Amino acid sequence: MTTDLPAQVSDIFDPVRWRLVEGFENLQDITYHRQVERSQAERAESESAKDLPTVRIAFNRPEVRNAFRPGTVDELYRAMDHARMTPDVATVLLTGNGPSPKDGGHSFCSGGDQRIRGRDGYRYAEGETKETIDPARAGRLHILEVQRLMRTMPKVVISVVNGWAAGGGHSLHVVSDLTIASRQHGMFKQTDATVGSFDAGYGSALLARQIGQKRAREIFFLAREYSADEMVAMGAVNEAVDHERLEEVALEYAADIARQSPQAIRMLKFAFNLADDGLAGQQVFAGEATRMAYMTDEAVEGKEAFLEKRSPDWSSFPYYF
Ligand code: S0N
Repeated sequence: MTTDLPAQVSDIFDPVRWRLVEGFENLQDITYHRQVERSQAERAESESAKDLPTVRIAFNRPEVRNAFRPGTVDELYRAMDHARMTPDVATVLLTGNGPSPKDGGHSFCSGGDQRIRGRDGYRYAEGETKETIDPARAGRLHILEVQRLMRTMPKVVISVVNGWAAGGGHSLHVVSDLTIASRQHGMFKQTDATVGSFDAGYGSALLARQIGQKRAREIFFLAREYSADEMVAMGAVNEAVDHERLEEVALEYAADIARQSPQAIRMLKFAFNLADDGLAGQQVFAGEATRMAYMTDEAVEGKEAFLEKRSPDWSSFPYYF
């Protein structure tokens, strides 16, 4: 592991607390860091740093308020999935780098990049045309795949809203397990309908479950701007904190989560999702239940009986608790 501090990617990013995740050093549109336990002094003296169970994934296109294009979503999915599969990661912080070098504007994410939305429903990367684009990938609204991954991954995802959460960026905060927002710069606006777009899945329906039908319809139909404090009052955001303390408070949340049982956290997350996610939610919850059942003597007896070509002996396993 290198002792070099990572680059300063945002005004409230503390490089001493983070290292770049191996294999993700050269991302274009996002950054992906792992929390490390070290003070600046220790870091200078030692070659090894203890990893802590939190990762930070951040949009890194502040000049367009962290709008996402197809490549951004590809990178985001890869990083999220890596976090999902890293056994000692408990919490993912999703945030935005910045502020914008152009005008100092702060942003979490402003949703789909409107400059590359084609009339044909395709999303064009820079330089791509109808003739060169791969039609198998072009029409994918794959931010929805990221939403599903955030929803089903057995880790807590916290949106750390450091600036504008608009359009598809607003929906990402809705899908997150928790949201903390900057009191000074965290702003929320659901602009989907303004640009002829609509997140008719989690972005709207889950929001209505969270804060009620009237408020959710107001947010989508009127496309007004809301402060972090207003969102806390509505129950859409857990806490509004002073901007300079935002990432510190997010890490305090993550530290509290890391003190809980990993199994209990994932069963609770899947239980919270279950009713709203229908059979897909039941499948995720049931998958974990099956995995736990495999660890019992009873399930082992079933497997061993099959392999030994005999009838299972259930006599020592009661039908009651
Ligand atoms: C965020 C807003 C409110 C910030 O306003 P502010 O601070 O006044 O900044 P601006 O001057 O407006 O912006 C600064 C520069 O950034 C560019 N920019 C901002 N947002 C975008 C964007 N989304 N796409 C491209 N460029 C963006 C500005 O143009 C400006 O550039 P310059 O300096 O060159 O002029 C404000 O910026 C705002 O309202 N932004 C647009 C928000 C928006 O409408 N987003 C899209 C909403 N729709 C989606 O996100 C679709 C989501 C999605 O992907 C999806 C979901 C479900 C199903 C399908 C899909 C799908 O793929 O479509």
